[in-house]
Amino acid sequence: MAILSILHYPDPRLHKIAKPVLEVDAKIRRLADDMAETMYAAPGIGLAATQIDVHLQLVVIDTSETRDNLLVFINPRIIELEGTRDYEEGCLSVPGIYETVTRSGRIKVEALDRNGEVFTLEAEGLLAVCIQHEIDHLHGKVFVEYLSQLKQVRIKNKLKKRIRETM
Ligand code: K1U
Ligand code: ZN
Repeated sequence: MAILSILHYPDPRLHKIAKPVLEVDAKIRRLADDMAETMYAAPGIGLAATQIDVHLQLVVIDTSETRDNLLVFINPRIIELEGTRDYEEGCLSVPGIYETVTRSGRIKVEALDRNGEVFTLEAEGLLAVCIQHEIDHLHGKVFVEYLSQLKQVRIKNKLKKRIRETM
């Protein structure tokens, strides 16, 4: 397995639209394994392929306390949404920034698993938030885009300054 490098906002590659996976083969399973290793090492509770500059519809998530409940979503699609919920989100592509976003409180998602089998999952709480956040990545959307223009400019400037200071 391998730890992959994660793109940082405002990298324009984070806005690419991911394509559906046409065949769930050994290459896709290997990519899912590498993404899981990258997510656990970061550490994070989710990772979308977009964040590692692979523009395929593939997401890994583990919101368990014990970090032993890996979920792999291939070609995920939200098929039901209910209610709203505010949650303070973070993102491995926007390090050190935490902001509250309003999303659906309960969702039902349909996807393929790592064997290419269709499954559905009903989620609420942090898992529902994380699934929506990761599917947004596949659509080229970063969570800061839910914030005001002023906040987005401040975040961009802060991250650009941080990059300059580490050069
Ligand atoms: O998409 C990502 O960049 C991963 C992101 C997922 C996420 C977090 C919070 C709300 C919505 C989506 C993260 O994992 S940020 C890091 C984080 O939240 C965390 C890290 C270690 C332990 C617990 C949480
Ligand atoms: Zn993210």
